[in-house]
Amino acid sequence: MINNTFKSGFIAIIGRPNVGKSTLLNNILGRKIAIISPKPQTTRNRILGVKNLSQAQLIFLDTPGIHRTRSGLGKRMVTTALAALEEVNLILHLVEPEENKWEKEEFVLEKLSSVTASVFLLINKIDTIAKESLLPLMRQSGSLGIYQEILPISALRGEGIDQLLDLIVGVLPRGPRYFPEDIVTDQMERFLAAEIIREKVFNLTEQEIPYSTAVLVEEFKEREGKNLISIRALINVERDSQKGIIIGKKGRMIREIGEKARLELERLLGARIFLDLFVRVQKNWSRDSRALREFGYQ
Ligand SMILES: Nc1nc2c(ncn2[C@@H]2O[C@H](COP(=O)(O)OP(=O)(O)OP(=O)(O)O)[C@@H](O)[C@H]2O)c(=O)[nH]1
Ligand SMILES: [Mg+2]
Repeated sequence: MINNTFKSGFIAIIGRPNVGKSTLLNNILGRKIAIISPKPQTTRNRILGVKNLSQAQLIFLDTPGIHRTRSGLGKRMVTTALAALEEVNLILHLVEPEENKWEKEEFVLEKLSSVTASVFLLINKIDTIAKESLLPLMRQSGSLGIYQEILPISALRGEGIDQLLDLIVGVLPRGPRYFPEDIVTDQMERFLAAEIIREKVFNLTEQEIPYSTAVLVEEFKEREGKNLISIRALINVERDSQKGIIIGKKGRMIREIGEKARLELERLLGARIFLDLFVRVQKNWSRDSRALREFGYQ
């Protein structure tokens, strides 16, 4: 039966690194499909998440943070983020609630100036500021004339999310249900496994280590009738010294990465997990286009 009031569309979540894009996606879906860390440039791929409402289907694209960069990996990340702008009905531009910091947003604003989709500004992390400081910020951003809506939210606490969903449905066109109702993401479980391991590296290591790490799942086997998945993954780093840091004194670091990743994957996948981690030095992979392809950073 044709339901001619049903609405659907694609919505890109964009912004500078670390503003809370992945946190927002997870909160909207009520489920973790994107990894999060307090460090910038955590997300490296486009992450698709589907939100089903009774009269609408919202398809969100979480993207890597947009920043000026010349590195091989960084350039690919920004290209991935900018490509999402072309495919969507609506763009959510996330910013941190800092006043008079629009110069930081210059690069993103430049990119937004040529898009055809509607754009909402989401001022995120409002749990970190005094309510009074919001008004001048909203006035400032309104004067830019770019945004159809300006909404303060807290992705972490889920504040403003219901109102955001209402506003999104308001601007989406009539359209079909693109994905079956039980699909939350198009990503494979083995990609999620690689990402969760990478998240633990991001959270447990410092300086350049997170940025020199890429995780490749070599084996992802579900043991029939046992509710058990065995995963073998390679943590790639760029130099020998980094390998030592990932392994840690007496193997302590890699054990902690493995333990944290295993516990979380057991929760997310609802199965017992055997997780085997190895560390490999793949010299300067972040500047090597073949390695970047191998690790899924097209
Ligand atoms: N206080 C507060 N912290 C938040 C909020 N949203 C996100 N954060 C924190 O901000 C940090 C970055 O969050 P992410 O969701 O990884 O940010 P991102 O924009 O996806 O970052 P990249 O993938 O690196 O571009 C994490 O430490 C989050 O916990 C919020 O509403 N309030
Ligand atoms: Mg992210």
